[in-house]
Amino acid sequence: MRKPDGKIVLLGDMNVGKTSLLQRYMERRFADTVSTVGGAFYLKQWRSYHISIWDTAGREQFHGLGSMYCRGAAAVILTYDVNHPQSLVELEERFLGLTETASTDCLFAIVGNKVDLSEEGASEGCETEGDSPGPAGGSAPSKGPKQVRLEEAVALYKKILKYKMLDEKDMPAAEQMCFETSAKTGHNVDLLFETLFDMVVPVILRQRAQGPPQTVDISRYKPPERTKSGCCA
Ligand SMILES: Nc1nc2c(ncn2[C@@H]2O[C@H](COP(=O)(O)OP(=O)(O)O)[C@@H](O)[C@H]2O)c(=O)[nH]1
Ligand SMILES: [Mg+2]
Repeated sequence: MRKPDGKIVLLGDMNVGKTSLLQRYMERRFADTVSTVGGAFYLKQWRSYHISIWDTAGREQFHGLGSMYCRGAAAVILTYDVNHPQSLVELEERFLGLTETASTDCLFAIVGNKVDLSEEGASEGCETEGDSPGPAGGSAPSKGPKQVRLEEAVALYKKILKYKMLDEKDMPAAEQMCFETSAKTGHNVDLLFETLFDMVVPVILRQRAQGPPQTVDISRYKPPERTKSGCCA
């Protein structure tokens, strides 16, 4: 087998839908019960490049492997569940540290999955959610207001750039790298992966050439049409 040209790694808490997102994209299907085998990877040909996409298990016992999976990664997809705020917190507290072994110009995407389970679902205007009197005690897990706003993911993205000492103007904009998806309906799933593939190609080329610049050339990159209104500054 030819050695992959670049590597993308999915990280995030257990059950946020990492495996499901990959399955949706690669196999065009969704299953309500997903086998919990960790560490599987897919190989995707994108243009003339072969990109490996690694699914990691979020369980504690596999946790230490995360940094191994991330070694040399050209992009990391940090995944949370929009209905579970703690899963976003975990990204910062438990998973970001695992990305130390990634490529120095590694790209970060932050993905809020399972939007189909919240009221706004796929059709949202993200300025509409004020202080709606949600179920304070946490009652029905059925459709309720989204628990994590896109702005919170955007804030985390900006924090990551600071933490990694990356200049915001050298990196793709937060709005371009924060996605809300549903592996179940397929909402934004192709957009997520294909945006990343396009962005990862320059990283791959630079990794190959061992070129000096640490910046990402996104000047020639045109994002595919978003299926949602890309608001939120
Ligand atoms: N409703 C809904 N369920 C999802 C979605 N993505 C994953 N799931 C379900 O959430 C559970 C955990 O998904 P899985 O992909 O195994 O999560 P992982 O542990 O992050 O790999 C499974 O029962 C999936 O069917 C989604 O977008 N919407
Ligand atoms: Mg999984």
